[in-house]
Amino acid sequence: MIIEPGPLLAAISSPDDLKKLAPEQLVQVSTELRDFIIDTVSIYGGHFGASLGVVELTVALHYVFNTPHDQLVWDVGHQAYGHKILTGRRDRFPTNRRYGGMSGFPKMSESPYDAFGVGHSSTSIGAALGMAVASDYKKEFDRQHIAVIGDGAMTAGMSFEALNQAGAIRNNMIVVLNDNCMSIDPNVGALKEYLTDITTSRTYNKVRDELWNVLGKLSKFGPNPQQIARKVEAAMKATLMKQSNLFEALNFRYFGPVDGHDVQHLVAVLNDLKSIPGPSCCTASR
Ligand SMILES: Cc1ncc(C[n+]2csc(CCOP(=O)(O)OP(=O)(O)O)c2C)c(N)n1
Repeated sequence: MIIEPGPLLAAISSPDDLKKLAPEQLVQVSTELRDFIIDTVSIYGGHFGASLGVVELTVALHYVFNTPHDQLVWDVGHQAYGHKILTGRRDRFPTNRRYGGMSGFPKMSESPYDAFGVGHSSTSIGAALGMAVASDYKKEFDRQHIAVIGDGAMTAGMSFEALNQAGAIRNNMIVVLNDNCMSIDPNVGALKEYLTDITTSRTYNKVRDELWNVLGKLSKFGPNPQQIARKVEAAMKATLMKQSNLFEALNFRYFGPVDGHDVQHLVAVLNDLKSIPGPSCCTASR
């Protein structure tokens, strides 16, 4: 049975085609991508929820970043169906997880867009960090390295080892924490409680986003606005934030939480993150 994609999705054979769309069209293309996944997986089988949860994030990532030059690493990889469909594998999607067909997980031999082969959880930050170090050696300073990791996978020791190293050597990388409060089952533990706390500290996050927004506009006048903004931000943090931020404590610039289903806001935040040197982190919440 042939599943027909919507009109915008039908014209996308690579992220370059996606980039031709106007920002206002991203909502529609996200809807078409979600429908296409639902229609296909309903018939041919496969993982469902994880990919549906990151449809807007997937569209925003490929809209903003220059993949595959910018390296996008999906943790576990069961949420990468949208990524596969947007990167030239739409026609093969009905063969997903079948003998001789498309792999259900990112696979480096399958596509240059699959920067890392996955299946096991909690490897993405370390992998993206390794890629960032390699780019540095090769003096490829225009390259970004993005790890997309779920709140479940974030709880593993490997993730913390990688954060620990990334914050020390400060290479150019971005961690997108896909905080949908769901692992195989609802998440548990102290990290989950902490993430709920920072998600609810909306006042701090909103004021801070606005501050950096203004900074972006002023930066063309020289480095001073950055220094002023950092001072204002530090003062604001001390008064507004009840607890210190885990990611900031590890030397990551932290943004968010961002509504993980607001594709246009995601595009704006990812565009900001793209130009920040060193490690940064953003939470996309459900
Ligand atoms: C080392 C390891 N342990 C267990 C699993 C099984 N597993 C697959 S998906 C998943 C949950 C991932 O949850 P989360 O990181 O929150 O991502 P989401 O599904 O929400 O995108 C687990 C535990 C695995 N892939 N690797």
